Amino acid sequence: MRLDIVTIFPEYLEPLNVSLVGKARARGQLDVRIHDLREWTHDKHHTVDDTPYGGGPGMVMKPEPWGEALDEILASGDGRPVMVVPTPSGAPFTQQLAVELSEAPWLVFTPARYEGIDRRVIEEYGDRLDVREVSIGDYVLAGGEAPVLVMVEAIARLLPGVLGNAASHQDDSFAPGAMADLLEGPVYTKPPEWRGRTIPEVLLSGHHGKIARWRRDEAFRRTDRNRPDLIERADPAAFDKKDREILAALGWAPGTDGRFGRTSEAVEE
Ligand code: JF5
Repeated sequence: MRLDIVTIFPEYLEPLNVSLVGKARARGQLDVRIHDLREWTHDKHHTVDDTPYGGGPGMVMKPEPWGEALDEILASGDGRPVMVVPTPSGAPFTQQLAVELSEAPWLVFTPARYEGIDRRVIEEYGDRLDVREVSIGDYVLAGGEAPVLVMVEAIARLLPGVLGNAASHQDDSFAPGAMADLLEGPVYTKPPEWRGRTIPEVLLSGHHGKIARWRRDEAFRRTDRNRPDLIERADPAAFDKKDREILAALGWAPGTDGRFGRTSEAVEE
């Protein structure tokens, strides 16, 4: 996969040289090219921003440097990349979108600073490319570089051969598949006792059926506490008899449509 990132802070993307992404690059599985937007300015001060039409606070990124940068980058490769524009006004970045983007051979990220990029840039490339305005969450950052780091890591670990253990992302809290509707439960390793704290006995039992059930119960407890919206929107066909028991104990009951909703009070804990 090829990734181009256009930014006024190339040094912000230094973390792409380390860990999983750095190793994938060193192995030749990822071709990451970081570009300084100011190289496509022509004035003495390398200006990339200007005041907003209509007034208001802050500055807006000028269209011309983006246009020149993107035209040159597009001409340097084969086919059309998917263009990913981080913005708090974008569609949510989800595991599903990470999977979809991981299947593209070429992505171009355009992290903005200030109040964002002149709208005409998004329109112009939207006519030629698949352009995705994407948000990593409901908060406002000073720029799109941190979201790019987040998205690149989520995408890179899905590429064939990048993660050591090919099975390990099937089980993640947000991986599609078996656990898609639930958060992961707690995990433990050696030593068996640490600061007086022990390991849940079932995990030492060697009883794989009981372990799987306990893990699923813990997943329900955590999802109930941290992300009840996931239970509300889950397809109830995914819940077996034991699932329904734990849900009832946590204060959930099926409604007329079969989907689960919270009742008044949990039975235990
Ligand atoms: C940005 C205009 C980009 O703040 C963000 C962001 C939050 N979630 N996802 C992205 O990006 C920086 C701010 C304002 C455009």
